Amino acid sequence: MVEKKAKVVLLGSGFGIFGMTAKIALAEKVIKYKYMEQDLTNKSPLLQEMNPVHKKIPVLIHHGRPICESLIIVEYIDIVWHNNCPLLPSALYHKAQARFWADFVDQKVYHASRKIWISRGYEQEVAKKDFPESLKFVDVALIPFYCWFYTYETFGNFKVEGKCPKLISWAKRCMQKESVSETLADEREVYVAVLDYKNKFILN
Ligand SMILES: N[C@@H](CCC(=O)N[C@@H](CS)C(=O)NCC(=O)O)C(=O)O
Repeated sequence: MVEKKAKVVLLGSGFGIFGMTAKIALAEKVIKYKYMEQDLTNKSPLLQEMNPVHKKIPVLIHHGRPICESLIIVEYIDIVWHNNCPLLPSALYHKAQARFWADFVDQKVYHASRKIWISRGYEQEVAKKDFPESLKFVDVALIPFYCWFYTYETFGNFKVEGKCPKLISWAKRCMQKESVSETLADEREVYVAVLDYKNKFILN
């Protein structure tokens, strides 16, 4: 396919958190790439071919070959473009620690945060407790959640800042970096899109 001929291609989708993680890594490394927006409600043959197992974004296509899973993409980018701006620490122990926290964000933070806007009642209450508990560290994997905070806060009727003021100061410091502020979506636009998605695809 024509698209695969570009040296670096990123398949992403709108406000997808994991796609933003890959975008920040590419921006930090100042890598030129072709971005291809994917419709997750009607998955393209390209996405299905490049990520046949999960059929999810992000997918990084490098010289026509796909790399899937955001954290694996970040590590791949870090290794291939190793000359500037290391993303992972070089010491093995610290590398293992960073991977642990990145996986924690992937497993815990994502699932708790999703339940805040997708569920209600008891399940939502549990998620509202779990989510702030799970919010800890790992800049590049965690910061894309920041532009979804307004959505979680609005659906869950709570304030992250009240529970995690240091996290918000950290997020604001991250936003001073162009790679982050240029990548993260507008929080109100995220909310409108999520509301629209919920109304269309999730039965109330
Ligand atoms: N663990 C994966 C998660 C990727 C993921 O959940 N992507 C979402 C969008 S943010 C997706 O493609 N969803 C479509 C679907 O679940 O069918 C990663 O880190 O890349």
